[in-house]
Amino acid sequence: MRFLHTADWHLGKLFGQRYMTEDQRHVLKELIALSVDEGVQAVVIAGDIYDRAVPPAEAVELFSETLAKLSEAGIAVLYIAGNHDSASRLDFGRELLTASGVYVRALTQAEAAPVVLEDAAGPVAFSLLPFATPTDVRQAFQVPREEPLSYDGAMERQVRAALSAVPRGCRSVAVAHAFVAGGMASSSERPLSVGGTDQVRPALFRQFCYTALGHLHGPQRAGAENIRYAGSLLKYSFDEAMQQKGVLLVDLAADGKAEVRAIPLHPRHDVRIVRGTMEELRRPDFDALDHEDYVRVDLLDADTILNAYDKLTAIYPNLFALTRPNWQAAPAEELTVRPRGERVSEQHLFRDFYEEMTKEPLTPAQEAYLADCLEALAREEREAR
Ligand SMILES: [Mn+2]
Repeated sequence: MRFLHTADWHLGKLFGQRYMTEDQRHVLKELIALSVDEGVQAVVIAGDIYDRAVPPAEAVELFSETLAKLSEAGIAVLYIAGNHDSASRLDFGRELLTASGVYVRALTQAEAAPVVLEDAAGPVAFSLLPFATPTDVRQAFQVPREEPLSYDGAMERQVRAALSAVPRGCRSVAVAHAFVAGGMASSSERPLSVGGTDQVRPALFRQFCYTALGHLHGPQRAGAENIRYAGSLLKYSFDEAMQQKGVLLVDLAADGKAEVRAIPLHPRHDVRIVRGTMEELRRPDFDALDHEDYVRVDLLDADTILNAYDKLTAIYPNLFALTRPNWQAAPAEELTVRPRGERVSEQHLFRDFYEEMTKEPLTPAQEAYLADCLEALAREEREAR
């Protein structure tokens, strides 16, 4: 059986103050075409369909459209809730969708039968394990309150229940949203738990022919060749700039052996980091790549550059972030141009500071306003004593 493993779409994501919906639509179009061309039987989405519990309307519309297109092409879609999704909202239409070959599991249940798809070699059971906190699992599995339950212990219970529902000798695939120990995190993932460990052992998934994971945004193996993170649909932070995003094409042989091929997706705009001084960056031949990309500029100049952001936006219209790794505010003594011991009024100091920053002197009206402010402050200070 051939199926596509993808995860962490984060539809409706805001990145660099921008909604990524159009960028997501662009790669989803490619994902749909790829699924059709490669003749996949199913598309498996391992959680974080949306970026937040209440996604923007455009994001819901995009997901709805995507499901419809895959379903029209005769491709089954299987998805679970991730930690960013609202489980009860994602569960909407579950029974109705099943009739169209769309299978959703968002809420954790102690008894959840796998979704069984057939190919020429027989059935394949897909165990859908939506993201669940230990509290969710305690409730669903009625674990006594005095019994401690970690993320690992919670996952172990879900996996055990899932395996017991897989018919003997049937090929099996797990779909889960979790932090498998040993994985590499990125900064666009929201931690699953605050303090305490949220990690689970990769060995929990050993008995499945393949495990389709979501949560970590970098595509990676999780302790074994057949336990994988597909990674996010797009780069959602600058520490992901060097990652290759895409989907995994999985071929499950008759004996249950999984062969996995990573296929890149081609985003509308790349996310990348550009490093240079202002002088270098302004040279027309400095950066041959697309200037419309979503960039972070690491501006290497050591001295103050006025309006750096505006100057850089003229070069990179989609400037999402700016860092100044070599810049330090001038040490105090360099700013002290007056001989020691001379007492300078606050008004005088502020006037100099203003001129230094803006290259403009204060207007008489500003001078008067400043004097009023300083007088008011001085009065407050006197009265506080
Ligand atoms: Mn995610």
